[in-house]
Amino acid sequence: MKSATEKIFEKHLSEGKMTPGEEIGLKIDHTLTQDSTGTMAYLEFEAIGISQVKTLLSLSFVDHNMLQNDFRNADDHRYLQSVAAKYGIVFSRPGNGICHQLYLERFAQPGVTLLGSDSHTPTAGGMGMIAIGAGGLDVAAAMAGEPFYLEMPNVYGIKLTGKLSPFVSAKDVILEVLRKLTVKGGVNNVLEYFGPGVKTLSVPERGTITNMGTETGATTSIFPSDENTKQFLASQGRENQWTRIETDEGTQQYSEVLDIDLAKVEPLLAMPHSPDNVKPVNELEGTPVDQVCIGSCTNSSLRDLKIVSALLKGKKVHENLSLTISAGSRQVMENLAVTGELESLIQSGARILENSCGPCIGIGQAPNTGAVSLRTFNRNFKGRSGTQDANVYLVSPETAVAAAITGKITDPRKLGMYPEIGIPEKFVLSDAMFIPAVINSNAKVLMGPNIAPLPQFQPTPPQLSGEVLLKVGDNITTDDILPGGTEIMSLRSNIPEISKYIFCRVDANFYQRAIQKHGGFIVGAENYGQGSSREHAALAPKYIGVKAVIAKTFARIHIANLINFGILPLTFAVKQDYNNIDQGDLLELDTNELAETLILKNKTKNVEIKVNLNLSNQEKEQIKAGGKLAAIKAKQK
Ligand code: MIC
Ligand code: SF4
Repeated sequence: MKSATEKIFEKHLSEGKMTPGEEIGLKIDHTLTQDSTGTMAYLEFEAIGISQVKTLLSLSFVDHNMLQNDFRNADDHRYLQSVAAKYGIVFSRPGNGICHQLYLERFAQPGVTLLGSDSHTPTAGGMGMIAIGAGGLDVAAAMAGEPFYLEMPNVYGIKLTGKLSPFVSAKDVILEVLRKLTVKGGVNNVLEYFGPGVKTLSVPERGTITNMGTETGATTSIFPSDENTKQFLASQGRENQWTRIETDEGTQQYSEVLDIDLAKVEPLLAMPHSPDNVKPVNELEGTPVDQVCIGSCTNSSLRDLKIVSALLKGKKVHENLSLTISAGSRQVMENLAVTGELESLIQSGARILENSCGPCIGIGQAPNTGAVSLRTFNRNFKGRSGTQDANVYLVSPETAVAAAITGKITDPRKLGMYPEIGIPEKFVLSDAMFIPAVINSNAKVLMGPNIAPLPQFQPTPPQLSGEVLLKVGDNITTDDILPGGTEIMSLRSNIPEISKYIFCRVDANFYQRAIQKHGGFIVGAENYGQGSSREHAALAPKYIGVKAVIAKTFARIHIANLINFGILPLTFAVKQDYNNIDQGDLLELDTNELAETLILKNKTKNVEIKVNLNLSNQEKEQIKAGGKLAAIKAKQK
């Protein structure tokens, strides 16, 4: 009895045993990067020093830092294009669309493995493949042919029965999952969907669900590859890439099973400021809304924008509110244009934005002071929109339109008849903004003045000592550690400069203090580092001298990033010891042996605290060598 997940893992297993909790190495077929994590990933790839990528397919997308306020983002785009041309990487030009949507439409294939330097890489799990988000250095290593190392996850089954009611869509399903699992419930699990309800969902709808599975902390999410998958591939002219991948009958292959009757799911929303703060839409009805944003890698497929267009037909956006729409890809845009559906969007008064991440990561469209903003996105962390006191609610496209028309939170079931939308059997294909992979080892890599060399780090010394620079609470996100937004994200290829913004929204004096004290420690609580895959949230703290983070628990991608750059991720052996450390305390840690349990001395309080360090032998070597890059370089020689 095997799950779909195990079948794909088995075919790609290069090291270890598939026992949950054991470290395994997974062969990676495809890699994906986007610009804001990609510049660092390619600097790292170049530092490894090989002449071409060793994967079956590697892709570089530009979709995040799209505002070219000065030369910096444009230089980054040019750098990425030149690296792609040199090493055999497909390049998706700025304006083509959002990496996950484009990958799902044009490249995803049942049964393959994808590693992407973006936490929403699991979107492609909607195609029946294993797609995992990771830090840039792990993706660089995969491009160099290295396996991806991870803890073998449990396979958690989500059984879907029934069929969604009108005005309820895939976004409501994943909000229902989040309501049950919370932002920590998916940790160390692959969420695998199965059961008779699966066949009622198309691949893009499945992609909405696997995309936002990331918010549960899951390693990834996956749907089987079935007739619907075949049909979607056929609509993309790629039917020949279809294979069937299904779980075996029964449920014994799952560590746990969650039942969801699709017919019972109702329109839901996630309240500020966490994706798991889920409530039925009708409980919030009547709340005035200032802004509605439709798009992001969660809800920007042709299906989603067709529904939006049909619901907006002949209607006007409420005068007190601003509606923005960003399509996930140029292909989606073109398909809406040829059928005339784009017209209803324009006529409604919607502001049509570029095909990119845009407002999702605070790149433009920050809402007004104290605004209520309804977004079809996947994250509503405080301040992420660019307005610190805005209240962001996560909703389905249907609920978004209902608010856009009425000016307040409205149950979309009040909009009348649910429109029938026809998904074309053949999409108008639009590949003009992809530059195919050719290897030209003579191609020149073009660097702009804002692209700083990679910092070099020393091996971990046998003893660490210093002050607690900051103590934070539960669910600290990587947006808290190093925020997004136009200003800070244009520094993603410049570690010395971006490091000045570490924790800037949590404590404006953090950077100065860290520099004055020559680095030190950070204390966190549960789920430290949830959210984005940005390795800058580890690399920049390392650069300013952060030696270890002591937390109750860590999020998967962030802990891997800390290890990659030689910051020790320590967990409290006894969680209450969190109360025995305060900001400013002087700590000392003997790291001669990177043993599983270490004693942390709090010199200020004169107490000893037991902490755990869960590292594989390989990770210990990497930390000793001064980080993972040094270790890979040595191996490639
Ligand atoms: C995000 O949604 O937070 C991002 C921006 O896409 C990040 C990647 C990044 O920080 O560049 C992610 O999810 O990994
Ligand atoms: Fe882009 Fe937002 Fe998706 Fe991140 S979550 S990849 S910022 S659209």
